[in-house]
Amino acid sequence: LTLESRLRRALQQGQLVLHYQPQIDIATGRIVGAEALVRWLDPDEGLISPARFIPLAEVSGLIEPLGAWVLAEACRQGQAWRAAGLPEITLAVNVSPRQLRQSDLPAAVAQALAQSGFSAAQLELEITESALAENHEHALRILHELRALGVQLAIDDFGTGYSSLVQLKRYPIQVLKIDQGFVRDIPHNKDDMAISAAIVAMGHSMGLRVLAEGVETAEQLEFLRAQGCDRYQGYLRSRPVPAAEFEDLLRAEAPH
Ligand code: G
Ligand code: G
Ligand code: MN
Ligand code: NA
Repeated sequence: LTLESRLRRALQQGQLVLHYQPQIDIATGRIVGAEALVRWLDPDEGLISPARFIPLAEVSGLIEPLGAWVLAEACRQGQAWRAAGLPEITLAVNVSPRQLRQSDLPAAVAQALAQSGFSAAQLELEITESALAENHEHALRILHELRALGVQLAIDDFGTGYSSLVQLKRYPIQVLKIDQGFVRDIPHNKDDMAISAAIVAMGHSMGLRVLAEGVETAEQLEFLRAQGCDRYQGYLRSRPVPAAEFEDLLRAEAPH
């Protein structure tokens, strides 16, 4: 069986799961969001990384049903956490270039929200900078339709995709996610430090929230805090964890 047909079967048989990585407010240290990241629980191979199957899903077209499942599952889980009275957080979901190219992405998002009852304002969609650059006018139209639903929009892997500032200014976005490649070598690489600082300053001057990805050390966090970066995610606080484990982290945040 090819990997593609195994993946197709895994999707049908419910062998995909979402893990959640906390997003932390740097000023308060509290969990204010989570990024949902898909994993494949194969009965024989165990946990298969999305780095192995997302690119395949993207070229084969499987990303469409897979992406719809991820959206539905994240919204279902987010609504369950709300119903359980846990602190309100944003849930970030990755949208692939091919999903963005589809004209019915806004309809799929609206359906996931309606079926779950999850609040649009708590759903954040992550779109990579390179996907936006691909077909700018179409992407812009889809972003406006998504924004009209009330969801938040983030640019993922920011700084790696060569989008022009003229384009950036036109995107109806709320969040820039600094690519982890710029965070990794803080505080040793002065260029990366200058770039991270510049992204925070530029994002703020455009009225955007800035989140740093891949924060692994206290020094990196201190540098980002000094720049006024709003949020971070990374192994320093937590890896992406299964839903039950994330729920424990969130419960520990609630006032006792
Ligand atoms: O944890 P990490 O190994 O989860 O993710 C590897 C890559 O897979 C990242 O680039 C991440 O954005 C991508 N990825 C993880 N989950 C999803 C998803 O649900 N949809 C899409 N399109 N990409 C995902
Ligand atoms: O492409 P995207 O930014 O959506 O994917 C995020 C990827 O980064 C996932 O594979 C996730 O598991 C990984 N990740 C999250 N935090 C860290 C971190 O602190 N260090 C490293 N090296 N990877 C991280
Ligand atoms: Mn992401
Ligand atoms: Na990223």
